[in-house]
Amino acid sequence: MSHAVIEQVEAVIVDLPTIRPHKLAMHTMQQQTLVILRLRCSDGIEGIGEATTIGGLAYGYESPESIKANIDAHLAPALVGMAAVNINAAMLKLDKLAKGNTFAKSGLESALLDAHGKRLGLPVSELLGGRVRDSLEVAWTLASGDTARDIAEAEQMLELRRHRIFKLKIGANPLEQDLKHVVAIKKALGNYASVRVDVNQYWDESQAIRGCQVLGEHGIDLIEQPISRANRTGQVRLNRRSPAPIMADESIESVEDALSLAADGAASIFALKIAKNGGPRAVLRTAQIAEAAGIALYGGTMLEGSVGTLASAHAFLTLRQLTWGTELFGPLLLTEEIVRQAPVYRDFELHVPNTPGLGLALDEAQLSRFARR
Ligand code: MUC
Ligand code: MG
Repeated sequence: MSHAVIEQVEAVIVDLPTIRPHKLAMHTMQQQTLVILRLRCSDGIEGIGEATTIGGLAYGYESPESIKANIDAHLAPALVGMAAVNINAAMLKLDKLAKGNTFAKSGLESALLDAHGKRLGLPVSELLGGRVRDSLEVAWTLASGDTARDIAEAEQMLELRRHRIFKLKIGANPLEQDLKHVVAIKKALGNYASVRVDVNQYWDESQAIRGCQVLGEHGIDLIEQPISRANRTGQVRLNRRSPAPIMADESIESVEDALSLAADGAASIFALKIAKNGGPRAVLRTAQIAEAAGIALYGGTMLEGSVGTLASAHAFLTLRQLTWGTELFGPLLLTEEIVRQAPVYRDFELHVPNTPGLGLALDEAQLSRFARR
């Protein structure tokens, strides 16, 4: 048995350019900021993890800067000296020490799993009980803000056989304008693609009643988080009357949120995000709640780079059924890589390495080039 202990945890903020501005209702991304975690152990093994959010503090309660500050001041010192092989004990200690902070915890849990997988010579998916698939279907988000440009982008993705599921970011514009935009894209793509929308909580219930009806009638396959997470009874009502299924995203900020959403009947699909649950193991607890409640699953993203994307992917490989596929396209939104071998996207799917740990090695030169000084 290994007696390795955790010796050091380093959190590095990395700013990377995006291929184009990415417009969400609450924020337009001009770049993406990753927090890369390096967990060094006494047996010489380094585990890597990622704790990434969207738009500073615009999306969630943690920002890249707060993630790093809380890890440096609180979470890392608590881990140093602990057994590197006991992920249960490490994560229980973090849960006792810190409320919330699921993004930071997710990065740390990913790094612990990566290190332990490298130690045992096993992929993270096998540490999580074993993969039942090797690849995952991946959606693409159309979020240029321009209908014609979005259609051209989707056609190019179909042509390249990279994506055939498209998620449209709406909610920031007047309702009728957004509906026109979505219907035009669905008409242009026809039956070659699945078209879905993400409102990121920007409608009120009165808008959502009409929005869901019109989109459902025009063949939109899924409506993600149409109204605020705070309006739980509204979500329950919409879930009953919308002709297109409703997916919960922002409504899930913890495994406990997943349980209460399932109990209330507030969504028929859950977006699984390691960052919002506290790691690849924590997200599987949410998946189990959904499965028990008959709620369908979708592999979500916080637009992480390659490290966070593969940490998510290893967890999603172990699920019995992923009815709605995934959106693990984060690395494709970036113009630069910080790992030596970029994740492989082919034939509409992400192909997940079967090598020890997450299956990634950092590119030190690129990491130091883009690390924030
Ligand atoms: C979200 O709200 O789902 C996921 C894909 C994307 O384009 O934005 C994210 C966040
Ligand atoms: Mg969403």
